[in-house]
Amino acid sequence: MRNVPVVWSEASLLHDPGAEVWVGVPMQGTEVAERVTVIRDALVAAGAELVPATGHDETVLHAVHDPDFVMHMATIHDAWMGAGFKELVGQDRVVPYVFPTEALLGGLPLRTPTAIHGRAGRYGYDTMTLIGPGSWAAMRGAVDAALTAVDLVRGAAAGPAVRVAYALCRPPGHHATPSGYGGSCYLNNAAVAAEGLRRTGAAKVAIVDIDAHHGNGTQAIFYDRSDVYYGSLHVDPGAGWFPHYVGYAEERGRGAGTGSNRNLPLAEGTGDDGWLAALTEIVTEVSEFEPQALVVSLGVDAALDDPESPLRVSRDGYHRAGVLLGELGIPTVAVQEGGYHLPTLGGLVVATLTGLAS
Ligand code: SP5
Ligand code: ZN
Repeated sequence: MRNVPVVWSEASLLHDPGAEVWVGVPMQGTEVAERVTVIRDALVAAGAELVPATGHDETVLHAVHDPDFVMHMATIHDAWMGAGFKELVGQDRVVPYVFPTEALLGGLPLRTPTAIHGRAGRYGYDTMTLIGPGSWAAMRGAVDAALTAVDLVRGAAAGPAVRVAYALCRPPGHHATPSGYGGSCYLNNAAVAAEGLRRTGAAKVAIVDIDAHHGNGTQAIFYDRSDVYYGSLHVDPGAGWFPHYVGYAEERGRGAGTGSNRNLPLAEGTGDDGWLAALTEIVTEVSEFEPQALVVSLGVDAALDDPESPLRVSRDGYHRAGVLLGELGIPTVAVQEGGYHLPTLGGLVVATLTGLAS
């Protein structure tokens, strides 16, 4: 692990969604700050060097997200507090209740309501992804971590370029779309890394998403583009899993992007053999795409014990996934996505990164 720098943002600890509202019920969420402290501690114990995330401007962030959406994320919690919801209803987290879906608008223009409780749903697409006082600092720190990892593989940080760098991002990002947040994700760290790699010399970049869930946000950001490939293996959304509406095999990209998007939905209960066979298919397609750089959306929630998915991948399976991706032999930024089983989280990330950098 000595050869994989771990980019760390102290601000990642400031995000506390407080709860997830799931099917109408506020529940203790699983996307907690302890996730990143256990991963960090396991990596340090395995000999990894921690590199603090450095500040980066909005250029790349605004290339993957609508700047108005980014501004909303930066300001909506202050607006919520200013409107008095903490005192009025006892809720100091931003929780939308009306969503301007096509079913509501019916083709009418999307407006930005002045009432904060109306505006809260303008860019959100679920009720599970609450915004608290430290959320903006954490999400912006996660973007900085992803861009710092790009600097490390480019030799643009202190020291010589490394082949593999890892950004320990929290909150995760792959469900964040060009102008939408949900699924415990706010800003799309992996998409930022891919765009950062594009702008620093890679004509083509591949993103491989091994989180248990489909990265609908990353897919949406690059769906029309031929320069960024997105491949994902994930539990079949049609079998009842988030994000439900997106992540199907027939989604292959659009326009210039046709053919550079690949989804392999997997049956509930899929273990190492099926999961690694799917990954091998994606890695083969990545080789044919001939990218100059790779982003790995490293979710470890496909693991056997994880409470958020029914996939059954072992620690050895994650290690072998790392090896398969590492064999591509190109500059690689790994970005933390999901993974919620605190006792095994650290070992899973160590196993994957060890394989990736071997
Ligand atoms: C980044 C990532 O892994 N996002 C996962 C989003 C899916 N979360 C769905 C949670 C739905 C139900 N959670 C409550 C489980 C009650 N036992
Ligand atoms: Zn996930």
